[in-house]
Amino acid sequence: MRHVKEADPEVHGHMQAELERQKNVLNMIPSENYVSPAVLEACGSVLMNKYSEGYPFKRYYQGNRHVDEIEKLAIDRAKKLFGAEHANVQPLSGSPANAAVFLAFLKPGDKFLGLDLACGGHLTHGSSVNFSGKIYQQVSYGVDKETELLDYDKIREIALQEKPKMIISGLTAYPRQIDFRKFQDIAEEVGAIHLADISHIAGLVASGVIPGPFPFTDIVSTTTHKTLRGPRGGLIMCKEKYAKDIDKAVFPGMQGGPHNNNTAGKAIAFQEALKPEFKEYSSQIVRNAKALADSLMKEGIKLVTNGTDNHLLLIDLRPFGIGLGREVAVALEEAGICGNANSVPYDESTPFKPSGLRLGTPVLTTRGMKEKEMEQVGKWIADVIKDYKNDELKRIINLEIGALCQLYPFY
Ligand code: DSN
Repeated sequence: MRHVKEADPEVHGHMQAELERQKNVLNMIPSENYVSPAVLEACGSVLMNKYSEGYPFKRYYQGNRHVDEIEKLAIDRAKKLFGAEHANVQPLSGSPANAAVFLAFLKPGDKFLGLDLACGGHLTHGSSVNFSGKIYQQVSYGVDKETELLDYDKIREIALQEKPKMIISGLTAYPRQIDFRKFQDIAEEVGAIHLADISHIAGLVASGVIPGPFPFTDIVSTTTHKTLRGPRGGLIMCKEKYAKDIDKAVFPGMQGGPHNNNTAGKAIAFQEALKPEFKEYSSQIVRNAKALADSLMKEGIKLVTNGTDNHLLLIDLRPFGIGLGREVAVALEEAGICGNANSVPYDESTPFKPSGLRLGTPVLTTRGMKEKEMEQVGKWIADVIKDYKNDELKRIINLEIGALCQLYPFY
């Protein structure tokens, strides 16, 4: 960062401090990851200087012959990685990708079915404060109150009754596998489009570690920066018969020029994910999440659904008090662990003061940690939860975490 340092020491200082923070904390936010140096270089490259409205070899600007080749590579690799018929690599992130899907298939006021935010959905699945809930009419489905699992009979019942134009499957805080085939069947039965949002689990799906929505699902959206370990960005894949609708909705419907630097980052990340070692990495993410879940439950911590099948787990803090999520998240950060407060199903508190804590294992796995480390991390987390106001405890754990981070350097 030599040039940044010379040109703007103030920004450089903050960037340097952020690098140190990323190295010295146990980053357990399940939607984050640390990209490879190759992806990092591509995203900070001259490709960001170019405007490329349109699609490869059909642009509205001259000078795109190299960008065309890069976007073509990204498209071909995405299709190969997921076994998709069509891929659009231009969405700037996950929310714009979902917005483009709404634009392609729904008119303002149309009805759709989405997972309730507190039960593990996403803002763009119909939250009242998001475009999806403001412009369109959301009917929500949740998880079963007892098992905290998706109840497909109930979802089918709601779909038959409500006749939505679109059904969204997908998660941001649901720690179990999703039966995408069942969602597609329900959508076909009621004549709806099925959008599977695999933003969180894309890397696990690409490597076949958990079941995904291919090849049968109408539309699949994802971010590229979570378990997939690529740059910040979005991606939409679909059956060939929807390709034109999706492409038109992304550009000119939703966006202008794509961010070509990130497109190159996506192409590189997809290539990395096509390598055999990515499968082992993805398996380790899930093994680590299960080991962490076991360690926490051994310490008497309650997990939503009593475990996990994917990269994340959701701690239910209600046995310690309602609405404690944020306080515990802050205490954990003081101890050197970064997670995020999150609602739990049927939370008695508000999204601003939720009763849960969401944690994930992608970054720790990227750093090379395995089950043994997860057992220790689980103990630290449990100790902080049980005594979150104890500054001396947090100070000691912070020192121990600092030593662990030294053993797993990154960047
Ligand atoms: N912010 C992402 C997450 O943390 O799950 C979703 O947009």
